[in-house]
Amino acid sequence: MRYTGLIEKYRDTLPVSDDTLIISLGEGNTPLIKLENILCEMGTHVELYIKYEGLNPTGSFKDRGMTMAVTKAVESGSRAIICASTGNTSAAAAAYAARAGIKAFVLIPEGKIALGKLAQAMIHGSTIIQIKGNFDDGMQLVKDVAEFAPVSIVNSINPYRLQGQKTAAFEIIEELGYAPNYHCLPVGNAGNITAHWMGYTEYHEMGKSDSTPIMLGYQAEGAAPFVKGARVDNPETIATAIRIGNPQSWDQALKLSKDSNGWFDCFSDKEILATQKMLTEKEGIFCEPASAISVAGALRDIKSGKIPDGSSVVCTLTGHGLKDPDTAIAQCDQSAMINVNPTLNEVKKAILDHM
Ligand code: AN7
Repeated sequence: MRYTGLIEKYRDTLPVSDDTLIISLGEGNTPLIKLENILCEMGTHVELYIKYEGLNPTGSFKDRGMTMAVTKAVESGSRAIICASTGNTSAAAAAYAARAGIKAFVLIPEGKIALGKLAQAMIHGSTIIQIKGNFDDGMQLVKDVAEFAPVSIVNSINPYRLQGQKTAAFEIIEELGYAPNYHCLPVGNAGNITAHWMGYTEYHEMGKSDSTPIMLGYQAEGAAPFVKGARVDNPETIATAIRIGNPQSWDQALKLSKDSNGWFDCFSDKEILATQKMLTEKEGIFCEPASAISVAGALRDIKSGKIPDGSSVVCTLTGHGLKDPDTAIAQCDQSAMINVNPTLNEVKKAILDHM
C-alpha cells in the first residue's frame, strides 16, 4: 500500500493539488492517551490527555511537518534539503529525503545531540555538518548558505512545516469531539505551538469546535527566552531538543500566547527528568526529556489551581524516549540491575529479595 499519511487525510486544508506527489511514511494519527494513575493520586478532576507524537515514523512530531516540506520541495524541483537541528528535525529530514530520493544536509551542534537522533541522521545517509556552536548558530548559517547553494530549507521557518504540524490539533478535536480547555507544549523554536494554534483556530472557524484552547508553553530554565522576555545567548539544558535561545517563531508565539490567554513557564533539568521518570514508571509512557516538560507544566498548574478543577488538558509528548537512551540510563538507579551467576538459586534469591 502506498502511504499518503496526513496529507491525504487533510488534503482540503493543506496546500497540495491533485497532481502533487506525496512523500509520506504514514505519519500522524498518533494515540491520545488519558493519564490515569498520576491524576488519581493527585485527587483532581482534571482530565489530562497525552498526544503521543513519539509514535510517528521517525519518533517525533517533526514528521508531520517534514512530509509537507519535502513533498513541496520535490514538487518545486528541489534536489536537496537543508536544516539546522537539535536532533529531531535532522532525523526527520534525513528519513523523508531518503524516501524522496533527494539529498539532505543537516547542521548539528557538536556533542549536543541525543544518540538516537544522531544514529537516524547517519543511517539514512544524510550529510552531517557538525559545528562547534549551538542550534542558533547553525540556524543562522543555514539561512546564509541557502542564498548561495541550491538547497531548500526545511526548518520550521518553511511555512509548509507548520501546515503539516497543525494537523495534530485537528486529530485532537476529532478524537475528543471538542477542543480541550488547555494545550501544553514544550517550546524551543515555537514552531509547534504556533502550528497547533493555527490548527485549533482553523477548525474553530470551520465550525468543527466550539472553542479554542488556552495555549501553555514550557521551557527549560537555562533556555527560556519566552519566560525571560528576551533571547538567550548561551542556552543550556539536558533537554537538548529545546536547547534554543533564539526562537524562530518568536512573534507568532508571543501573539498566540496573548490571544489565547496563555502563559509561558520554565523548569529545571532536575524537574524535567523527574517528570520523565514519573511518566515511565506510573503510566508506562516513555518520552524524551524535552517532551516531559509539557506534563511537568500541566501538573504544576493543576496543583496551583491555575488550571481549574474540571478542565480538559492535552499535553503533547513531542519525541520518543528511545531518542535519548544515554539520559534515560544515567538517571536510573543502577542498583536496579542485579548481577548474579546463572544458577537457579541465585536467580530465585534475586526475585525473592526484590518482591
Ligand atoms: C522533542 O529538531 O528544534 O518549539 O531542530 O525535538 O517547534 O521548536 C526540535 C524541537 C520539542 C520544540 N520537543 O519544538 C530540532 C528542534 C522536541 C523537539 C521541540 C523540539 P519547537
